[in-house]
Amino acid sequence: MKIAAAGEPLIQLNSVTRGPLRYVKYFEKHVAGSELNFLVAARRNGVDASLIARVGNDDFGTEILEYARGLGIDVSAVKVVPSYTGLYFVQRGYPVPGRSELVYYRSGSAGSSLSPSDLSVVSSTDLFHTTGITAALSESALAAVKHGFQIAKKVSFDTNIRLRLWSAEKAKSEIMALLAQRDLDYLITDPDDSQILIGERDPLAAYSQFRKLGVKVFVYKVGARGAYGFAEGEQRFQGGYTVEVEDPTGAGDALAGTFVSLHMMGRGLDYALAHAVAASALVVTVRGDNEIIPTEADAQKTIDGLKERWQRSPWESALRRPP
Ligand code: KDG
Repeated sequence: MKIAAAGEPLIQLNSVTRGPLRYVKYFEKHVAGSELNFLVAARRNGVDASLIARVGNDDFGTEILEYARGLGIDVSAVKVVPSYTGLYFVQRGYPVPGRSELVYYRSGSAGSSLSPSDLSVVSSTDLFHTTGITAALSESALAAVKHGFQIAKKVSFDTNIRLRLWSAEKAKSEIMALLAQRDLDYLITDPDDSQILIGERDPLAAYSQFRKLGVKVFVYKVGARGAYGFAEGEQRFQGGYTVEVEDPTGAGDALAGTFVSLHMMGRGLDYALAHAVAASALVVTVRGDNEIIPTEADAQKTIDGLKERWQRSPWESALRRPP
């Protein structure tokens, strides 16, 4: 089984100390980017992964290629172009403790010049994954997303609305247009994005609306509280865990990549959701988005070790209502 994901891999400069960026003296460098994180989760779960992207002809571009290759990700579809590789800073724990803010330096970057012509590998893979981040990067990147939707056998889409990249109105109109383009095999979202897209935060009500738009499997992330999974005739909630939060950046990608990979491999909704939530619980405990995304066996150890720390969700009782 092979998954291809299109997006912009980025260099992450993560604050070693918490607080406003202007007071941070040291930054720790990581390789990240939502779709790359997703593919790391795929690899850790034994799925072949191919990255579709553009990086700059600079040292950071080389670093990304070497990093992805080292993790067993196929980078033959990554183009090196005469531009710079995008980067971003992570401001941790300020102004909201336990949360992070991302500050991008990526406008006009190599990654944002992604185009439909980069996607030829998609036809030889089982599933194409991308996110609202890629759709927001540029007109050509948005066209690439649409092209991927057209040619892929199966599609997974994480709404990942980043309001530093586009407005809520623009995000809504473009993402709803993508949802109208074809039935999605997997849609991953959360209450904030769902509110922007359909004006709904309740998981069941959101599922029922997205299902009408052709979504087959729906994953609804509720942060530290866990995640919901819905598929035809099935609905599950997996509580999150109380862990020490260092940086939540990337947790959603670990969750999505783990879930989709395991579900594609035929594991049940319960199993895939449990492993996905465990992966995201691990990721928030460190700086860096993808280094500690667990293998299937390690996620099982996380689940066994954290059993006592499930959180409750305010919407858990909603699952008793029919969808
Ligand atoms: O989900 C984590 C991503 O937000 C992070 O890796 C950076 O890809 C990124 C983005 O565009 O925000």
